[in-house]
Amino acid sequence: MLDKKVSELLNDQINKEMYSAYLYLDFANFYTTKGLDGFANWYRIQAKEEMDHAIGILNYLQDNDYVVSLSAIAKPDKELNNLEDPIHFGLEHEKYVTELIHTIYGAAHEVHDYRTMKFLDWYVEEQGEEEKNASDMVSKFELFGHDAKALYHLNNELAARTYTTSSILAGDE
Ligand code: OFO
Repeated sequence: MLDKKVSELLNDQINKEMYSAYLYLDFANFYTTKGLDGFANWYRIQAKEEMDHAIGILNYLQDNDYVVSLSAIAKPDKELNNLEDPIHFGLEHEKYVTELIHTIYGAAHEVHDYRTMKFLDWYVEEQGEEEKNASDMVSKFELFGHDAKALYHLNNELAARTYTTSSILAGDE
C-alpha cells in the first residue's frame, strides 16, 4: 500500500500534467491564430505527451489500489503577447514541473517507498528531456525567430514533429 502523502502528491500530479497539456494546447491555439501552424503542431504534440504523463501516473496509482480523484483543470494563465512568450513560458513551466517531480521523489525517499522512486525515475529522466527541448526552442527562436525567412523555415521544421505514445504507457494500448 502506498504512503498517504506520496499518493496524494501523485494524485495531484495528474492534475498538474493535465494542466501542462492545457497550457500547451493554449500555446498551440495562440500560434494557430498567428498563422504559424508548425509551432502549433509542436505544442499540440507536447500537449498529447503531457496527457500521457498524466495517464501514466493514474495507471500507477490504480495498479497500487489507490482510489484516484480527479479535480478541475485550471485555465491556462499565461498572457501571450508576442511570438516569443509561449517559448519562454514553456521553459519556465518545465522547470517548475521538474521541481514538482523532485518533491514527490523526495517524499517517496523519506518513507523508503522504493517502488514509487523506481516508477518516478522515468519522470525524472523525462523532465531532463523536457527542459532540454524547451531550452532548445528558446535558442532556436533567438537565432531564427526575428527574421521572416528564418521563421518560415523554423515553422516548417516544427511542423515535422510527430507524436508517438510515451514509453510510460508501453503495454497500455
Ligand atoms: Fe509532463 O512533462 Fe512537461 O510538464
